[in-house]
Amino acid sequence: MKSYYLTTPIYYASGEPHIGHAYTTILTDTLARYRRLTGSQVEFLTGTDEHGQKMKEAAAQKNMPPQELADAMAKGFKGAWADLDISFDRFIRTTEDAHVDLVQDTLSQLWEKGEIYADNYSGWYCIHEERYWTSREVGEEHICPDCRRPVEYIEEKNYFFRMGYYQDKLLKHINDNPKWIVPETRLNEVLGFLNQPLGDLSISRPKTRLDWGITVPFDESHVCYVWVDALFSYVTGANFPNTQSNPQKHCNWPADLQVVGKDILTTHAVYWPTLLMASGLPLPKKILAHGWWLSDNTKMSKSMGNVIDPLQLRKKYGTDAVRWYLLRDMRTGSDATFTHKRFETRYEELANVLGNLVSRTTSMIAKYRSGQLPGKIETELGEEIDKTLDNFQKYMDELQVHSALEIAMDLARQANVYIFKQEPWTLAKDPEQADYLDTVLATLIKILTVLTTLFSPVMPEKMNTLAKRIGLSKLPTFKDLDLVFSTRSSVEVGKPLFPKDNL
Ligand code: ME8
Repeated sequence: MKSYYLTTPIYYASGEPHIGHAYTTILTDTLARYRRLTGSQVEFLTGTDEHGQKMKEAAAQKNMPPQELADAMAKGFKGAWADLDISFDRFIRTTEDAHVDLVQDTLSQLWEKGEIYADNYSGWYCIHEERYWTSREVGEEHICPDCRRPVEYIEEKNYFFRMGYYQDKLLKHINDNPKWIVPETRLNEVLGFLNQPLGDLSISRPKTRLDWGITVPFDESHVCYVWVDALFSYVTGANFPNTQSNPQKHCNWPADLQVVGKDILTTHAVYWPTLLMASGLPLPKKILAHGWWLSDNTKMSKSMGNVIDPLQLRKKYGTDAVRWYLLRDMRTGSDATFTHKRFETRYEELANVLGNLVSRTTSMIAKYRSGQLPGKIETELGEEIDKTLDNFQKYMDELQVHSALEIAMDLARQANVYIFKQEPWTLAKDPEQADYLDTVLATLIKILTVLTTLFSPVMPEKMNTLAKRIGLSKLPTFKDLDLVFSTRSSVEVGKPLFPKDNL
């Protein structure tokens, strides 16, 4: 059976991972963990993009061969993802043999089918971004619109992919599948782009200019354009049955979900699907293009020098608090501004709402029932719990993660209000209210059980701790929820889940 296959971008191995990379990867991880909770078999791919000019320049600056830098950076990314509790199944590196074989096979097939042709190119080129620009785009100053470096006028032989030929087919696909790209604003951006005639795509670079890449199989003097190389790593990572290195593995392509930042939407929603169409492969089922983390209203990026290191934040507040802040404070799809103040506000929400509910519930059960509830008890708030479970899944399925987290936190708020209204401390004083006190405490435990499930995709470590404290042997899946509640054992009061002394 094919797994639910989801991917992050394959990050450039030329710079350290920063909060932007961490956001995309945590978002994808949360969606992967959610899918596993619904009972799906999941394959989650991330990795590093190791060829091209940026890599070559970064290695030259460090005075090392590009492969050595790629090895070190791939290790660095894997380490960062381990620290941030990323549950990827496969980490692809574009310098892997299996991938090089797949790219070369694909290029050969496209060449034989006449999808690729040779031509002379003359025009503006940004060496750093490795891309061509029109005269209009570089303006009179001849500056790269992306990195603001000067561009060069070049004339050279190049190989082109007949991308323009697929324009109508792509437009039809988008019109027939209005939820193919989410959110809708991004879909409209792509439609706007496709309003203009779509040109062909240069897919090679002469080795005289750049030799760090995959050799074009039908012309040894060229390497494959880094974007074409990197996009196909999604197919390599799906265990595509490539005749040379990977003969009979089980294949997960097409991806069910590809998560990217809005900066790389055109490459994913235009270059990629047209390349797949030409290769006779199915298109990914969905693309989620999220917004940017900004700092002082500009995109956080290495070249702007305004990046936040997620690993430093993690040292102070813990991994789950970083994961929570990033997903809770950004509407999935829109931009958001990173501030330490917002971070602390979201941390306080964890401590004051969820943390407080946990400590009050567990201490009351310890105090009034010696840490144990009788087996089967009536519970209340059933409607609220069911509504939260339904809406949570609806929002997660629609990829509105921020809304899913918000309603889960609302359930914790309702439980705190319930404590306030029922006053278990008053019920505890009246022996005639003993059964009702059981009901109130059981209701709270039931809500905590549901919350461990709902919050576990975003805060796996803390929810594992909570599950143990309320006597669960493992994190319940959605299907397990009713079952584990009735077979629960004793409850333990521990230290605060979200201590406030580090604020
Ligand atoms: O583009 N806010 O790699 P890359 C949110 N190798 N997300 C951000 C961000 C920010 N400020 N900055 C970066 C590449 N990101 C190519 C991809 S895929 C076949 C090849 C995230 O290292 C976001 O997901 O520049 C963005 O799309 C990605 O990092 C770019 O990573």
